[in-house]
Amino acid sequence: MASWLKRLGAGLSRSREKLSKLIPGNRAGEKLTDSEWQDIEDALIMADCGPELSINIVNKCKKERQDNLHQLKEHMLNVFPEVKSLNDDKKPFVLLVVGVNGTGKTTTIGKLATMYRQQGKKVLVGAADTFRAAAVEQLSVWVTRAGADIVKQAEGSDPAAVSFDTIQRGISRDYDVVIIDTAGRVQTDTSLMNELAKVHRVIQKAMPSAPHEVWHVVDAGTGQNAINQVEKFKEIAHTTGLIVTKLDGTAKGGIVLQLTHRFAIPIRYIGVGETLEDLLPFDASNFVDELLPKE
Ligand SMILES: Nc1nc2c(ncn2[C@@H]2O[C@H](COP(=O)(O)OP(=O)(O)O)[C@@H](O)[C@H]2O)c(=O)[nH]1
Ligand SMILES: [Mg+2]
Repeated sequence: MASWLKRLGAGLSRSREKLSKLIPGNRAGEKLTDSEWQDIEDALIMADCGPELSINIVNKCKKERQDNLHQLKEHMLNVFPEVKSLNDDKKPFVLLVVGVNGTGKTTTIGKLATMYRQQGKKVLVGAADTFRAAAVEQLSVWVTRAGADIVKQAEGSDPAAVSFDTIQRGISRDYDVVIIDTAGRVQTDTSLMNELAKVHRVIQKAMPSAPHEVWHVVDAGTGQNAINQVEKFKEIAHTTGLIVTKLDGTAKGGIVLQLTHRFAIPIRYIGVGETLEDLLPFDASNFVDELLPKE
């Protein structure tokens, strides 16, 4: 088995174990009873697929002539739309990373920088979370480890100015990828939202086609609040992709389906641990396979 698939399987083990308790095992091809379907619906809701989507999926399965577990996988997969390829052929490719504090933005940027470096790309990271000196330090460590470069200014300096400098340097020094890390206290903080809007505007000023992607990092264990966060950031930061982190630490892996169902925003990567290798490109089929109990 490929090592990334093993990581995915291990990362989703908590969610899968929880679902295994309610989804009948070894009966994949058999017709299920109403009470078994009720248990499956409950299991999906508990895994954070959301009541509406869970009921929807189970109802679709029950309508089929052979209402068995194979249908479940199929209808779960149907939640995921065909994903457009990435808008990453610009030079530099400018990626803005947003999200609430503690969701894993800085860690994910470290993982992404490492991945792009391994592809032989020249990577520059902008430390636009200037709110705490420790945040810049933490980012520096990741970026250095990745073999990428960083643009930073003093604590408390203007995040938009840091972003502008980073893009300018990215252009003048011929970087392939520019990633901007941002601060993320609670989303109800109006000043944070104004700050993000300004960062977005200034990035566009520095390079009119940028940012080419805006990835919102969501902690899988956040529960329903994740929905509010995505809604809010979408308006201000014009989110183009989601990264769902900490899937290894929760039994609520169904949030990935719920987010996809609610928003027309593709999931680009998922985080399944704290090491550099624990960022995986999102693949719906593998995800659903690893989420559901093994036949
Ligand atoms: N278990 C696990 N922990 C993660 C993952 N991604 C990030 N973390 C941890 O989450 C915490 C907050 O991460 P950080 O990158 O500082 O979040 P930020 O505030 O959004 O920049 C750190 O302790 C990370 O090690 C993940 O996929 N799995
Ligand atoms: Mg951070």
